[in-house]
Amino acid sequence: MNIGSKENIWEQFHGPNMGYIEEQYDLYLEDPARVDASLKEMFDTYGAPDWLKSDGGGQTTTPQGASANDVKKVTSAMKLVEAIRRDGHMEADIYAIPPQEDRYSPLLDPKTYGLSEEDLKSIPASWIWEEAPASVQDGLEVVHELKEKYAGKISFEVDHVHNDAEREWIQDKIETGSYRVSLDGNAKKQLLQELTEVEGFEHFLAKTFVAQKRFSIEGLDVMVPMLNHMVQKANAEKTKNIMMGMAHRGRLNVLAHILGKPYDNIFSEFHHAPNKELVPSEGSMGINYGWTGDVKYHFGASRELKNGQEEEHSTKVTLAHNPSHLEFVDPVVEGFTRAAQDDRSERGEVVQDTSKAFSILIHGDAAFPGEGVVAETLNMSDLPGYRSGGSIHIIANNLLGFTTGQSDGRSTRYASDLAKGYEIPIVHVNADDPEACLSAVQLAYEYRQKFHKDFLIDLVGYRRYGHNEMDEPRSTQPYLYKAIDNHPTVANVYKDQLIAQQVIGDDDFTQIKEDVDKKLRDIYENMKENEAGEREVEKLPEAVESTLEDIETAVPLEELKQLNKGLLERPDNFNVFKKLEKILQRRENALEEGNKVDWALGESLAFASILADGKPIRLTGQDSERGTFAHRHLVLHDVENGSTYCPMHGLEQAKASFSIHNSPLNETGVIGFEYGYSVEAPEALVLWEAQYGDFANAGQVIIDQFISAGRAKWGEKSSLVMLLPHGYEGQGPEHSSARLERYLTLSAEHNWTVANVTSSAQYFHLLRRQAAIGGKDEARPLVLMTPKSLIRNQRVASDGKWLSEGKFEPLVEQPGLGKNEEAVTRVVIGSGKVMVDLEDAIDNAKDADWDWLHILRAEQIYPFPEEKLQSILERFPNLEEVMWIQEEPRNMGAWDFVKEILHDIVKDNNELGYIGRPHRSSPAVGEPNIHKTEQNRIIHEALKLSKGGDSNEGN
Ligand SMILES: Cc1ncc(C[n+]2csc(CCOP(=O)(O)OP(=O)(O)O)c2C)c(N)n1
Repeated sequence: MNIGSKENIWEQFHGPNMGYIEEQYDLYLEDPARVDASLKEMFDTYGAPDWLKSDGGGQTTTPQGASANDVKKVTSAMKLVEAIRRDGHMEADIYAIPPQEDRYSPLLDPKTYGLSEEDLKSIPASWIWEEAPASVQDGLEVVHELKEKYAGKISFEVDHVHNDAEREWIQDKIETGSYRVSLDGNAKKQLLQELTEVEGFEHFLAKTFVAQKRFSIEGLDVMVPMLNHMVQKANAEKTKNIMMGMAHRGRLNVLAHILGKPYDNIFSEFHHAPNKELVPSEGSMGINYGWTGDVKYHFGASRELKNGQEEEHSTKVTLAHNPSHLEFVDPVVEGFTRAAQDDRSERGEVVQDTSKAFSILIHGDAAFPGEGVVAETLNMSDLPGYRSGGSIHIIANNLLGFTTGQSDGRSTRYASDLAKGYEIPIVHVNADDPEACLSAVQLAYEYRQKFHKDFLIDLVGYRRYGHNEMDEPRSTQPYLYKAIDNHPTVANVYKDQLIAQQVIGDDDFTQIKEDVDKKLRDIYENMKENEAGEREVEKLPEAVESTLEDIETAVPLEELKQLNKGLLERPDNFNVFKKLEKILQRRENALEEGNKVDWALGESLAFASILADGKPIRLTGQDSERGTFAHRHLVLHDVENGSTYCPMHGLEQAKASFSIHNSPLNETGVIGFEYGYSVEAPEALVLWEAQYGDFANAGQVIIDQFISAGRAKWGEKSSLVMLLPHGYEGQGPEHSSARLERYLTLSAEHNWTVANVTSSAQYFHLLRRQAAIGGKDEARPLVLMTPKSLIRNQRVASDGKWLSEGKFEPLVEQPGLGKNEEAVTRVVIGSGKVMVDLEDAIDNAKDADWDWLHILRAEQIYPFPEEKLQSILERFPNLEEVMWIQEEPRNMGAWDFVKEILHDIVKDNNELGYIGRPHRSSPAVGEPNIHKTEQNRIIHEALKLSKGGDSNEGN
């Protein structure tokens, strides 16, 4: 801009020009940096334009020569420009198969703003688009140019991102076009080659394995080059790990071309496929990674990718094993990624380096908005305990979910809309434009690197066949499939472009196709010749059979005392809430003779000693820092300034990290995340704590599909601990039962340990045992029923010496009972809080004769301590009955699980009986008084005390 003398400076502006200056001056008043440097200089020097200067009432006046209409036109044109930026996607050419309805949007129509072509032509480009390139002269050209950028084969939704820096960065990328990949002839040929391999692989499977399901990628073929582009970029930047999660669609192609799974392996899996009628909708039998295996569409794989320039660097690409349950792998992958980013080798909080790893999550267009776990995962994406520095999401959008169309599948315009709430930028891109798709990846990757936040690509293609290749889509989607049937493949679309651009000749494509097909044929023929016979069902690995009983977990008393002392130290001038500090300092003498270690201290000492052994710990759950029952207090808050201090971080003896986080309020996402973390960080003790055990069933899919079965299906090892507060204390149908029975029905093949312990020493030893198996072949999860009111019960507190001696005991005898072996006629066995109630009742009737009775606590329910029980029972020659006691209803708790085991152990001449609540549909009563009556009856029945409680409870 040419700035003239003061005398004539404002006179050079006329008409709409004055409107522009006015607007710029307003911006300048808000923040001088927001206007062009030359305008800033002018406003700095001359102040407000003359016509804006106050003439009495401080009102602005309409300048002479500028019609209000002119000003309005410029303002309208500006609105139109903003609309194109914001809503360009509404008309964008993102659909490979154009939808039935018209894509016109009035928001993008100049007429809506009262603008004609002539009006637009009369406005200089720079008035409405500051960064307009020199080739764009007027308003009309601005509209055309911006529509090309915002409403072409690639379009954007960024308005929901409230961070100015992010929006401006993205806008700059879009408007300068700097995010676009620019491929030279060779790179274009390479891209065509990749697309042909993707298509050729599917075609080969289709004609070779007729009538078998493969969940073809066709219609979204470009996803493979997109992933490849991302992997190559990450590899060039020395990223150590790329963690991927995806469902069935296109999985074989991704395995072959991204994970490098050899074609012949894949072919051989098809070859061994059983009768198609017998297989589930998502596949056929695959090779076994665990001992029972999975269908081939669920297995993951990993691959080391060497960096071409520097031999010593490689990137590990991992595709997570995946159950049929759509999207549940998402938080698991995030857990993998976070674990790969955390350095756990030093005392204190982990040191996270987000450049070490990142996640790529591929979603279905029906599953993304439909399955709640997606929202849970997105919600975790920026939380301190869970963030992984930005994940790249791709919706493999084929317009359909099985037979269900979009209008029945979601209440939103786009499949991606959920992401808006999490301020995740969204790109919609047409899967028929491979170069635009690579550009989308480029933008996503750069954004992740810069802002460390999630990014979403809605890759819009189609599904060439039915849900699987056996499924006829034309009966439910006839219109769509008429279009798809006539639609050329993306390799063909791109080939035509390259011929038109004279990058390849007319016959080159035919040759590429033939080469791809020949390669596949040769590998297949070779595979057939060298084919191994049928696979046998594999046996349980020996280490998995181990009962873990020999693991030493005691810690010398002196060491424990030192640890305890360390935990009570605070940084200088750190002011803990007085009442709390008083309670905590009472722990000082807990390990002295005559004193006791309560549940919370037992846990703290276990953690501290595990850290001193050099094993890292991660604990999360709802309110876990304090503990739901206000007992843990592992994060202290300064009452003066709100700063925090974790005593585990100050512990001199600690040789590894300690992380503790209050989790967001979800179960599926968090359990999945912690499971993933535990798999990827096998050396760490990873614990998830439920607020109450009841709520764990909100994450049932993770428990069923991953935690209990992951090892047998996929050979995936985890030593995750689930802490589940459980026990009948009159709190109603919820807050009572952690649904112990659920875990027991899933128990087999030493897939995990299920325990319900009743002393802090047992808890201490069990945690230490769990830490000891981490990273070993013996590793397995631990499902632990934990106390609520018992946390503060002195009967659960232990002498310090029990921590410094012995180890975890799966079966514990009630001290003081069973001494007169001849006299014992009844053995009562049970687990958990009810056993403490029994002890209470016996102590209250101390003077009674208890010679006839012995009581055993099954502290570990799975694997059940059968041998030990058997040897104890053999001590009592006059035994008449073995009674299982539980507080849960008969159809819940451990009874259904243990009765078969007990039946085999209890001698024929002895009775095996049940004492507990009757069958119920709800786990506990709502009224505390009724609960008390029920509980009394159970205790009285077990101890043969005079009748108490409700007699109509009969079993
Ligand atoms: C949790 C869950 N519910 C139901 C299914 C059954 N199912 C398998 S695929 C599918 C459709 C998925 O559609 P979309 O997410 O769009 O992926 P696409 O198959 O189209 O690639 C359904 C409902 C499942 N696998 N998981």
